[in-house]
Amino acid sequence: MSSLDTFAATLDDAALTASATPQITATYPDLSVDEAYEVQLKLLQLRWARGECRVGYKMGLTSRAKMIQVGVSEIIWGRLTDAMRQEEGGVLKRSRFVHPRVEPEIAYIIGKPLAGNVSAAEALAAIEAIAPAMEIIDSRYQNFKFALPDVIADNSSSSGFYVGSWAPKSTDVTNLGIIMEVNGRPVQIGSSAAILGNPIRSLVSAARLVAGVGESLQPGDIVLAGAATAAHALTPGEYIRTSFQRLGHVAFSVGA
Ligand code: 0L1
Ligand code: MG
Repeated sequence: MSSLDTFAATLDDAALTASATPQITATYPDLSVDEAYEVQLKLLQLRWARGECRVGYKMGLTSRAKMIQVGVSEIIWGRLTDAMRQEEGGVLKRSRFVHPRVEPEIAYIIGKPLAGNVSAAEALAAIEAIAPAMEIIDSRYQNFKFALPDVIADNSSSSGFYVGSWAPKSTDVTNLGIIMEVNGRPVQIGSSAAILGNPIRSLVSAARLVAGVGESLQPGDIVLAGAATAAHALTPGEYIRTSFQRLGHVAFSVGA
């Protein structure tokens, strides 16, 4: 077993047991970004071997608020599986996670294959529909602290996601007001324009970045464009509701 396999197995175990693990770079400071994406793939292969299916990609750190919150200033990406999708309006069990946070996102569903260096117009043409969404992020590292290769290896912290009702692809989402409320109190207010100035740029980046490892966005794939605001740490008893101008809302409750 290579060290990269060992890192993937450790991260997988941390997620399965909801227990934090030390950063990989604490003992292996030379882990490169390319190696980190290899670890991420190996981590996902363990999940696919247990029967989970790939359903798309998440883009991360696509807004300044997020980059500042975690002290990393590169766009990163991860992979989504069917087991990560949560029931909209349902109860999320807090104990399944290490230290989960939630953040508002825009979701795209892909209608035509997309990969490589594409223009915003080509990315728009490949979309089938757009939806309001939220992502559950849960770093498997102690104290939610990591360097860039650590977070990439950890599937870019992705742990779950909610997708609301799909809207026509013609819906203009370039500058939508977004309010995330906890028990009726606004905790994050932002605009979809915070996602790289226009969320379509996140899809353009997704097409380029996944092509770099020989993958492509396929019809039916869901792509989370990245958070428009900083994330909120989840506590049992909270009711989280995020409203998106023109797109509607997404909500869930946090259980113990
Ligand atoms: O925007 C994101 O989804 C970032 C994920 C990685 C950093 C974090 O855990 O907040
Ligand atoms: Mg996110």
